[in-house]
Amino acid sequence: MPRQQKPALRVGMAGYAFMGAAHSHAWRNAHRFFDLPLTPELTAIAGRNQSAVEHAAEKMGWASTETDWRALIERDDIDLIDICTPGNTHAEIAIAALKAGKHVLCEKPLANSVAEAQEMTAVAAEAANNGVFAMCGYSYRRTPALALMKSMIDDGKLGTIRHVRAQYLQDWLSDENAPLTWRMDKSKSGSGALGDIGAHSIDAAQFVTGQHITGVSALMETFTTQRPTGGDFVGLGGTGTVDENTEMGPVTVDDAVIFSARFDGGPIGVFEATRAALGRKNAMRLEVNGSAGSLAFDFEDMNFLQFYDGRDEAGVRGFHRIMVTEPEHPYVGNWWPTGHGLGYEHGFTHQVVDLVTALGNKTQPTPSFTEALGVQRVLAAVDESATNNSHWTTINQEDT
Ligand code: SOE
Repeated sequence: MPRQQKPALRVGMAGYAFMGAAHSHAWRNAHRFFDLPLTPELTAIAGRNQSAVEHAAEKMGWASTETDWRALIERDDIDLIDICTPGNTHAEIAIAALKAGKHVLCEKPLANSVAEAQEMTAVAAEAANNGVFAMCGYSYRRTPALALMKSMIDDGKLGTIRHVRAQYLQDWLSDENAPLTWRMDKSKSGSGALGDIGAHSIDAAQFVTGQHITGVSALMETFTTQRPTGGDFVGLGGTGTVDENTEMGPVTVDDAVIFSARFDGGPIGVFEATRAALGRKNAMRLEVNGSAGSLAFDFEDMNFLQFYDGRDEAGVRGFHRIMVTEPEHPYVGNWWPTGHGLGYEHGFTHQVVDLVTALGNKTQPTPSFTEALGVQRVLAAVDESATNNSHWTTINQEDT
């Protein structure tokens, strides 16, 4: 019997680079593996360079193109705007889209400042009253092992949480000739390792513990302050050769950040985010220690979650690796047989699954802009603390 045709969710996406490709893959595949209340349609993709956006549309399966995101918002055949552009454009696009009655999915971090994030959150709250919803793309929440970590903590497996240890380690800026891109330009990206990858650690730590960070003390460093402009740009960065004719430009963001933190339920935390940890490719690690047990995750081994159960019999206690590929595990049952593993792209697919399910039920998807504003406040506090010689900087999540 043919599957019943679901109403369409017509998507317009702004941006088509790394995140655009990851999101396109998710929009194309989510309804093929999960039973969704709406069927995503890849209606239009926007980018400033006409031939590049046409190429992207063809490659990634979009039905039409625009060279200005405003045109996406004006179209009445689009229900949702997906924002995959640099951070300096998020506020303007998201606010215009919500005001035009379009749902929004916005890549992280939500914005480049708390002020922008606050404005976006206020507009999103008003839109939600009219059944128009906004969500921020903290996709790592949807990695099955991290989702499992959260549900085990919620079930009390760790007892009282004492420590949160979060690292996000990459190495694509170890090469000092790697070209200057928007990710190293503060006016476009807001910050460097902090907002690009540290933001994921902050969101994941608050998500799995269900607690908020209330204060931080931070150090930030930029190891390479000048980089070649106009080099070949591959993936996140690329490699470059430099000679006397190479033009150099300033790096205006951090290469690395470390900070200590307090959470409102009592735990203390240490965080490290760097794009200069040679050999570490995408080591998004999170360890939580409680009075009854510990859990540890490393994205470089993303299909596993390590669990130490302090309640096990003395003599046989030890970390064991849970292979997160069983049908009982979050999201996994819709994919492959046990043991066959998932990849980076699945977090984005699960993000679409959860978003479309919430929209179908006319409920607020998570993380909402309010939650993402909470992360933005932590990013701002870390930046402020580092600027003030690691001065302890508090975060008031009640502020609007
Ligand atoms: C997107 O979610 C993102 O944070 C990228 O911006 C980072 O560069 C990537 O390495 C992890 O994912």
